[in-house]
Amino acid sequence: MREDSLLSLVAAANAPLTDPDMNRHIGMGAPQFELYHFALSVCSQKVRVCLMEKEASFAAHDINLQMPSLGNYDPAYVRLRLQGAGNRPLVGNYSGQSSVSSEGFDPAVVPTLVDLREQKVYVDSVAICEHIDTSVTSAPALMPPDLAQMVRSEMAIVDATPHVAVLYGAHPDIDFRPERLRQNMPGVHDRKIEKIRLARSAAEGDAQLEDAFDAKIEKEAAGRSFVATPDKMRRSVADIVSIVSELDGRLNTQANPQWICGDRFSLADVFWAVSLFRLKWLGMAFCWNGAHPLNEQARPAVAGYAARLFDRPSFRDGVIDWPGIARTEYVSEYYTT
Ligand SMILES: N[C@@H](CCC(=O)N[C@@H](CS)C(=O)NCC(=O)O)C(=O)O
Repeated sequence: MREDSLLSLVAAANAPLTDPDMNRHIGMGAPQFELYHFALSVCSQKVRVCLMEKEASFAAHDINLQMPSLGNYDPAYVRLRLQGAGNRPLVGNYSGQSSVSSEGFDPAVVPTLVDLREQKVYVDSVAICEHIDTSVTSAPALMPPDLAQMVRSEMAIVDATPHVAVLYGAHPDIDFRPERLRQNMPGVHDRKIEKIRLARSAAEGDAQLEDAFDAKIEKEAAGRSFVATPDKMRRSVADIVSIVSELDGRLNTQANPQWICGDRFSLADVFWAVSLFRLKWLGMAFCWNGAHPLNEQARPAVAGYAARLFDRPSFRDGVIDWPGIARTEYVSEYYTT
């Protein structure tokens, strides 16, 4: 795409993003990237940790979700994000995951990365992290060629974990989620749809944006029905318990299970760090601590791996200490103030 037209899309998306606390330059030198993200979004967290690990220079736009801002539904933001869609089909399914391969391309989510040097838009946390890794060569590779297949396979497992289902919905028998979520989540899909409709009317006459918002509305309606279906929610929790048990099995087969692919820290570890912290944050550390009605068996290899991941400086900077991360009672040991 022409340089001036991409820069004008970036300028339009950035116009409402004026709060200096939410729009910050991270790293040294002129920013190579513009990152549109949310503090709490797992997909955004993967990208932030990757950028921190690579010591990249970037402009971080923490999207404001509060009304009256349209946030990630702002037509100018969606217009910019659509530049990165490529041939991906628009979202047409709801699986409780956030993977493009299971759900299609969601035009109104974060993260979105603009590479200012390359003049290109990247969407989807897997593709974004791979791009950052190959384009920032001043720090060690997070996907060394000899590990690429193994790293990709671990990233795909994390990508297919139903993090979204267990955030928005409750296990029908035991709602282990933090009190704040238990109170705030009911009705969330209706509130999102209302806001997307507002964005759609602001974009009236632009057929591409109207189609994008219609697809997003359909996805949120499917999400509303998914989280209200007890068997789907039971299945999502059971799937996560077995994903963690299989991770434990893979860690146990290694002679030195410091990281998931051996002794080199990789993008696979970035993804697992974010996933395991999200589970802990949500009250699901029972997946490795055991002694819980939803999982009896302890998984010590995962417990040790999680502790090493959460101590990584890039993880502390990109997730634990990132401003705006709402703390929960399950992660209080990581905060001293
Ligand atoms: N496959 C995409 C999924 C992105 C995604 O689902 N983002 C979520 C947060 S993790 C989001 O922005 N949700 C806000 C919304 O749906 O309104 C990726 O990995 O980047």
